[in-house]
Amino acid sequence: TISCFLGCSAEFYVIDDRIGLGREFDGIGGLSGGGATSRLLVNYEEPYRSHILDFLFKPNFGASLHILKVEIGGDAQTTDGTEPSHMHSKDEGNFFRGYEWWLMKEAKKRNPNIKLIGLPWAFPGWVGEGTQWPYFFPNVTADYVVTWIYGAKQHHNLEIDYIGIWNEKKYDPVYIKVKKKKLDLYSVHYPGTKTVKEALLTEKKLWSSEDYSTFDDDIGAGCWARILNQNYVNGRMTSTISWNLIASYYENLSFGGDGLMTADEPWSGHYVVESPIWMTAHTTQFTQPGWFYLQTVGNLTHGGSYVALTDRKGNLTVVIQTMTHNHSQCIRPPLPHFDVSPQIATFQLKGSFAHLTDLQVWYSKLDFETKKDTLFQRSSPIKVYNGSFTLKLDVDEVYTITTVNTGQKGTYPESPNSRPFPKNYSDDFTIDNPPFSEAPYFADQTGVFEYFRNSTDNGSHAFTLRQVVTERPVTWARDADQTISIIGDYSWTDLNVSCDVLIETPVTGGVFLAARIDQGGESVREAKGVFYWIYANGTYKVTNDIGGQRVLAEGLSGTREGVWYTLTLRIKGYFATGMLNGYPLWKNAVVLEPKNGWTALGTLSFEYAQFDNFEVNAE
Ligand code: 147
Repeated sequence: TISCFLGCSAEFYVIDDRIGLGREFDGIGGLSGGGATSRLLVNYEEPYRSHILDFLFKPNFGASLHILKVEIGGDAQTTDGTEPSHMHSKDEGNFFRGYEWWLMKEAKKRNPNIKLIGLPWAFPGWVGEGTQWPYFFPNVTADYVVTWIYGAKQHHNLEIDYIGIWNEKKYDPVYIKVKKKKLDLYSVHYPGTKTVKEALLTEKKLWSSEDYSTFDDDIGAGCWARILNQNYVNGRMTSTISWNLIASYYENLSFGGDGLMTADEPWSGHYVVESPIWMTAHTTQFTQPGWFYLQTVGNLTHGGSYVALTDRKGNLTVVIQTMTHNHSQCIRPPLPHFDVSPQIATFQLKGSFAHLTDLQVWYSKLDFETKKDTLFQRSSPIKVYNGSFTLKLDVDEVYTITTVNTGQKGTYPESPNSRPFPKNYSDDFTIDNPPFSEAPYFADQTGVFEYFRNSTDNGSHAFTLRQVVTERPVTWARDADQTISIIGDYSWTDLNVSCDVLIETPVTGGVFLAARIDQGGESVREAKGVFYWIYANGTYKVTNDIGGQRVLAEGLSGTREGVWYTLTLRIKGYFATGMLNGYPLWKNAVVLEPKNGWTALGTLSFEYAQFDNFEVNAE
């Protein structure tokens, strides 16, 4: 209902193509990576995994995205984990690591026209030739990226449409010239819907190639609906890409839940199609890359904005949003104050659109009072009288008014109920031809852990999990000096965890098994927990931190490289106990904090090491 009586008159807005068109629309996208944001998605069982992919990519179904941008894995931490590189070292290449290839193929399967973008955040150490800089050897870096592009084509038949330079870091003009003759477009991150005058004057395409990064509740939806519209109205940006595509990483990692929807429980199959998906649909289902914005776009008198697009064959799509300030704040940049109030808006259709008689209507309202949202609902078509139609606009609404007759609010039966990570879980990593290089639910936070066929062992350790990054990468975040992969439930306190471990490096090598890990992601260096280490030099340690500064216990273990050992860590209340091959090695180390966290395994440095028969039993 609209409280709009005396003094409330209709404002007029013209939709007209006679004065020429605006810029070409390039599409709305989602970003997988930067980093490891789709990590848990791959471990969903069917049919749930396909359902989720349909909500993201299937045309006329859900978010129906036009663009998928992925990270070119660099073996390093890039926000919520590491993504593996296609070249761990100079002399090798493997185009079947990680999940981005798979994701791109799943997206293409559903929408053959989807545009693909690759962007590196980090690089394997060899690309920097031992430096932390990828531009000292621009040829090496360019070859490395080009190899990824060719690999996409050769092994997956994927054509990459766009390649970025280096996420959020400096660019180097020499590198750009080596890689390419010229820059086609300028893209910015988190522009706050604004563009500088100089950028507009270049007349190059302008994109918001990373934006949003807001928790996917209704405020996230408000943020997303507003910027999708205003990035063009205010900034003339013709593409907006959401960081991230889908929140499929442990929620307690950095920026938990900042996707278009959340799917972080592969063990239960539970997922939620959040409201940002439907805000996306308002634009994506009714316009495509290659359409043009009209010049007649703008702000509404009483707050909100509208855009209009055409395919230049007579189709028209108008998207109107009236998000209020407090219900549409993104995490960055700060949003200057503005007012939005109910209003009556009359749109007058001119030029090619003057003759239109009926228009389809899709409607959403984010209702922050009743919490009963209307999301992407098809309403009765509008009759156009004398070339105009009138809408009563309330606050926090989105309307799509369009000649396009397709459009669908896709549904599937509800996903299974949410369940915590299983308290009893084990993995012996025995799998021939694994579909993915990572073992289920292990989320690498520094280093890369891959399934490994141990050809020197045809006994019980023929199949293992191996840490394979042997040199510090050209990092994007502050990776630890140790490697670590986490797994389990962040709320776990008391538990038993055990794992067979193999140190591969003589003298200096070392591995750990850990529990109550309190942080990963960008703060992985500060990870605390209970770390049980054994070293190739015949000693062990128990430390409270990944850096090994706070020692809780230490002594002799007789351990060395090349021999398998079983480590067992038991924690109850304030006390931790460790066993080696089933015999107590240390007892009752006092653990005051952290109180809870994930379990983990890892290595002392960037070194090869193997793991087998992981088992956890939590209370
Ligand atoms: C972005 C990253 O590119 C993403 O991988 C992810 O970490 C995202 C989380 O919000 O942040 O990096 C940014 C770095 C700096 C700013 C914005 C995004 N900034 O200063 O506004």
